[in-house]
Amino acid sequence: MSYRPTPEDRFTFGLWTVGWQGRDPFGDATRRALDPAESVHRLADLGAYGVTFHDDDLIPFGTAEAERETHVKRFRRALEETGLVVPMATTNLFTHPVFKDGAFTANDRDVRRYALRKTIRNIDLAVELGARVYVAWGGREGAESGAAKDVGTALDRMKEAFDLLGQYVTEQGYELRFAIEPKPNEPRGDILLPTVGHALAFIERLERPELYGVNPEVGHEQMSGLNFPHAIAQALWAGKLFHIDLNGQSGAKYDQDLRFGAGDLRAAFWLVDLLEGARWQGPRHFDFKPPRTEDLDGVWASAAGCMRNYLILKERAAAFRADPEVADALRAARLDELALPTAEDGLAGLLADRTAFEEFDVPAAAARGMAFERLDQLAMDHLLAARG
Ligand code: XLS
Ligand code: MN
Ligand code: MN
Repeated sequence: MSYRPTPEDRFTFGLWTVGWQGRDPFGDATRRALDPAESVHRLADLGAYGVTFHDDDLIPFGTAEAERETHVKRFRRALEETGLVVPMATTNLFTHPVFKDGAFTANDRDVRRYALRKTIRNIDLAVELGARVYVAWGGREGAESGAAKDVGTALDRMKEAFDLLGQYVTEQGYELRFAIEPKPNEPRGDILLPTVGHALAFIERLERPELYGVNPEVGHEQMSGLNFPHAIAQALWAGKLFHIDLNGQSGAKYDQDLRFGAGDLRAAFWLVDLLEGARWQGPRHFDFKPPRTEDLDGVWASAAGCMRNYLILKERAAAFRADPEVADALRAARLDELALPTAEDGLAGLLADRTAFEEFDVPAAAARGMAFERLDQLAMDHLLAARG
């Protein structure tokens, strides 16, 4: 197999990913700025399907109204020339100092109102460019100290903001849904809605819950030591996986944003197995940062690596699922039994069934091996290409 990506693979990239200049808390930029149109062309050459953007990636913060259209036109021309699409867009509510204490949950009311207007302005542009999903990452919604943020009240303000945005898209007749992106910390000491689970619970409190889902990012769950494929499985189970940010992370540390496949390779394998098994229809969106050691050649090698690793893992996962010995091992591990309802005879049947309790052979059940190690080694063999 060539592992050569094509638009049918639906790989998308944020403009801010390849466009990251390598500025970090300890060092200056190591690369020049990229023109969004240049990124569109380079990504198209690599076989991508689309690009995504923050308002400020496309139209630098503070650009005069009259100049906005020039930036949009350039970008739109690049899209037309390459055939790339824009399935998602988002708002930058974290870079400018005005958002230092948050946007939708800033203690300052005027900042909250400004954040909503900035978001609404970019929603109009997102829809104009064909986006169907609007991501909301609240990077500055949080605190470094206890009394500085009344969390319950801040969540009231967060709900108010999302309800207003939902009202806006409904009244405009936009076919746009929101994907909330959780992250536990960085840049704030602690961020509100830190995990997929928190975000899912929050969504159910909104006025139009059907408009909101999640945009989980590999590294963000792993920063908390959580199992990313499990988070995705629950989001899918809830019908709430609206978008996904693929990248790599090595354990619980700062947000590494490595290229997809780097970091926890086994989690990446199970993630691809899950997404492909569920026939995930959305884009495979990469939100990574080519390390600041790289020049622009390294940036494009890193972007190509994200797609190549996805395709390799897709092939490896398919081989795992097609292997008759795996089918046998799955049966031995009783996955088919997990799929059976526990009490299809109902509560009355369960209570009347003496074999379920009074006559249940507890020591025999406790002694049964689960045969998971053989199954996992087969997965390892496939992942490492030691089997067909
Ligand atoms: C940062 C986030 C950010 C969002 C979009 O950690 O991943 O890039 O995906 O604002
Ligand atoms: Mn990240
Ligand atoms: Mn992200």
